[in-house]
Amino acid sequence: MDNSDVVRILDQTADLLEILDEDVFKVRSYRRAAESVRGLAQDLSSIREGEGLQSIPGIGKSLAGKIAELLDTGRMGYHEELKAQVPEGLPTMLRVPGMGPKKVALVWKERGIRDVDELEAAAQAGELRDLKGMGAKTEEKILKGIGLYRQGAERALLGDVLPVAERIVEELRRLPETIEVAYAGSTRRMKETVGDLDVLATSQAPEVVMEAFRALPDIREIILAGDTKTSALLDIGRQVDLRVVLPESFGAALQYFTGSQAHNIALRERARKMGLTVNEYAVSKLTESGEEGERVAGATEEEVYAALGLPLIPPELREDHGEIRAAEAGELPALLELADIRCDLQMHSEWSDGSHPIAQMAEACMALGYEYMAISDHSQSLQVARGLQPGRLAAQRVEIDELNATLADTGSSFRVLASCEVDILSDGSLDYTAEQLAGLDIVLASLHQGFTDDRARMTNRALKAITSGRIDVLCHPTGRLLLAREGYPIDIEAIIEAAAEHDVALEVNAFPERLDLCDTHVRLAIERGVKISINTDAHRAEHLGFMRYGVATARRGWATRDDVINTWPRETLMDWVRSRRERFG
Ligand code: DGT
Ligand code: CA
Ligand code: CA
Ligand code: ZN
Repeated sequence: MDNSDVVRILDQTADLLEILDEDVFKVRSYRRAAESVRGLAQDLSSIREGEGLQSIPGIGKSLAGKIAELLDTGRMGYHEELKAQVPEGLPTMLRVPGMGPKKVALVWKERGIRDVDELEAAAQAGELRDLKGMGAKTEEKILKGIGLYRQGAERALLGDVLPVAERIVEELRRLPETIEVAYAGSTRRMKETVGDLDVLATSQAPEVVMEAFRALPDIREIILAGDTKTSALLDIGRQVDLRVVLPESFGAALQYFTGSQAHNIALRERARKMGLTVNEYAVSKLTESGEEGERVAGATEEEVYAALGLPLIPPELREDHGEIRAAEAGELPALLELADIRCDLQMHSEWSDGSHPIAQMAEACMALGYEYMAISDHSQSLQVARGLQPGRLAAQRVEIDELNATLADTGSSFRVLASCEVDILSDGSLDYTAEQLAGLDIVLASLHQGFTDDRARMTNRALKAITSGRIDVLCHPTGRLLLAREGYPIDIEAIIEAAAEHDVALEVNAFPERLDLCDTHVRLAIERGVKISINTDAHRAEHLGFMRYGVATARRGWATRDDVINTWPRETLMDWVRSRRERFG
């Protein structure tokens, strides 16, 4: 029973209370307690032994008693009591995006719906539209939410899996018994979400490697323990498969388990035409009777692709989206690299909803080796994010100018650009005047509010911003949140067309929940000559490290260095802003 288990039970208690229509203050006290425990740096048990549970804000005598009961027995009587009053599948329904306790209570009481499957059936049959506050649109949304819920139950964000993959590889590499270790699958292809993690190792002593793997801290439980393959459940809730192969097969196995399946199928087809056969052990000659004959490659991936007459294809491209044809013709793109990035142009400071001062964000950007950055806090209408009134925007400019002066004094060439993430209002106008925007070094714009299901309206708002000539970058263009919310309905092709015409860059927002534009939209944009801007949207200094997810998404969209404005020196970027404002402003 650690802190996160306690948070889960407290949250669930609040949900149950809400479903059961109990006192709102009671609901709120459980929510507040969950929030407090979530923010604790210390273990609950040690707080209990030290200052006592009641020292935690929002936890009084009665809640302290219930938490103590949880810590001692692993159960909370009150929570069990509430749970017994509702059908078993009801709490799970809350995990469907868009289904809050109120809606869950409503469909249960009015329609007798007890779980996600019944909810789906009822929505499909049109049985929910007559309920209070619902309609045909709500049913549609619920069905979409169920789709997302099912995906979420099966996949995780790349941003949650990759750090685990890297830790596991690092730990296994440290063993004297391993020769090569690598992660493969969708994680290596840097797909935005991952089903399960695939790890490969070579060793002469597989049993030692398997034993060490089973003891790794990221592993919750073992599902299957074999001699050459072990499957386990990770703490993050996804499965991981470790395969130990012979050194002479490492390249073939890495190629095979990196996939994608579609890429592998296309590759095998090509092999057959060349009189070869490929599997996870080797590339071999096909005998006349169609069997596996003499082995021609397998130790390295380069060797595997070379045997098929191809250069190594970067993992991000292996989706059977034309990469084999391009490789054959010697036309693979020279993909953008993380090291090409010179700046991050979207981040928030404590002036709006960020956590850190501008100077701290600058320090962190310098530590990443950037040459400059832009501070782009929210604009005045976005009050939930403490958007800046024009007066505060001007005051922030003074702080930025002073910081740049100090940097210049100390001989640093690093600079901070003054920017903003200006809201596109519901009529498509911008949240600052033309004059205020013209005073900024670069202007980013986003849709954050006034979402509707009206595709034409959403598209027109974005188009109006693009064609205003006053914005330089359109941020997170579809507004999607991976595994949680589909993007708003928007005509992305029309946006790309307008961006090309008005020389407005489209953002790949590198935040792991967003990755918006997505890979296929990046490719579409690039093909039309639209420039891409990759930014982390950092709200804390640590978020600046998300840049690699944005770069990977751009690579999956076949982006080269020239397609991405963040690879430009500062003068080039400033010249571009100036010239595009002259042409379109
Ligand atoms: P995921 O885990 O759903 O995010 O996606 P992947 O691509 O990691 O897929 P996974 O874990 O099922 O398998 C890893 C790789 O192994 C996959 O990308 C290609 C290869 N693979 C698996 N099953 C097959 C198969 O039936 N045929 C072929 N050609 N390759 C396969
Ligand atoms: Ca996988
Ligand atoms: Ca797998
Ligand atoms: Zn934003």
